[in-house]
Amino acid sequence: MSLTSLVARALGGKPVALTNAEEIAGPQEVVPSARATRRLGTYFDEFSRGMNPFGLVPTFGVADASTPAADIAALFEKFSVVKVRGVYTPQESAQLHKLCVEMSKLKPIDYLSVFKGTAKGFTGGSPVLNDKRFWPYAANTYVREAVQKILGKNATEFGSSVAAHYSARGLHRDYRQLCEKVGSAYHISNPQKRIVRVLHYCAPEHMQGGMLGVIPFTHNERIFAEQAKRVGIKKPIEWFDTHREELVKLHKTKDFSAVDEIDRHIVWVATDPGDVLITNSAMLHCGEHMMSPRYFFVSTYTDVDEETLPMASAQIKTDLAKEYHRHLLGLGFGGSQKILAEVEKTKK
Ligand SMILES: O=C(O)CCC(=O)C(=O)O
Ligand SMILES: [Fe+2]
Repeated sequence: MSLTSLVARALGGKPVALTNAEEIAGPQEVVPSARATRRLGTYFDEFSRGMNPFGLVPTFGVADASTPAADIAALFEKFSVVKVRGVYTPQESAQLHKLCVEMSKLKPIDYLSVFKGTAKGFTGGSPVLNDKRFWPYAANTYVREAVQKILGKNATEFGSSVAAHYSARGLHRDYRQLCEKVGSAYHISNPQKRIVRVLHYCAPEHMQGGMLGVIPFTHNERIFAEQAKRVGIKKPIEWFDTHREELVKLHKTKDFSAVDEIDRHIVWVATDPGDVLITNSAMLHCGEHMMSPRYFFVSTYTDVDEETLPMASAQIKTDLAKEYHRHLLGLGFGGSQKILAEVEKTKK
């Protein structure tokens, strides 16, 4: 079979002539980059991106589907990012991929128009509140047991999303209204609580899963200070926070120096189809460079307390959404009880 028809078959659409990037995206302008001023790397065809000091120390946990939930929870306490391999079979991951295609209405081959800028990527859709077929993923046994060990019996799932050909490229925290709010129990200065985000990367079999970029330990200022000292990083967390604005600026300046300098500290956690990442929403993280079709499903877990209850209950507007929380309750997510009670109370 020719390469072109192989590609077309993998992308699930009409054959496309994929010969080089310019054919897809139009002529590419070459712009100055900090990399061009650095020494050549070990590889003859690549300018050095510089060193990543975080490469000197362990920065994320790796477990698999045979790892006891208590051990996954212990890895989460240590790193706040844990990759769990093989949570889904390749077939189950391919099935989730299909659901994401359906919800986003973007086929793998549509990536070409997203890349060109003639179509938009997709993010959102509250999949679990609109489609029961996402429930087995949000409440998957491995994820559920690990999350309940990490957050306790009062936890539940309260924020799901599908992303297709989409990348949150700038370093950011999720649920900023909590982890960046002074006085919140979730604030990174001295967090007592955390929001757990689970990324279910999904792809057809024999293709890449996906990657999440993180600046390790930035979910907690004290831990970051300790670890940064250990690896010789002198920059404060606030400097990493400038990544988003530097990305915006470089569209005009076309000078990659500032972005490259932050980028080289990013730890890329790569997955295969069927793996999931259990993360802390307060850690600075970003999506990968968009270079090929990509889908993921995210579910979010919290301890239901006075800060999270209003956010969680505001989304419960349909019978299916209530049924979802009754389903979670039956699986040991005690926080769903509080959400259901709040929804009943506000109805009256
Ligand atoms: O891969 C990405 O685009 C980043 C994902 C992300 O930031 C999120 O799901 O919160
Ligand atoms: Fe995010």
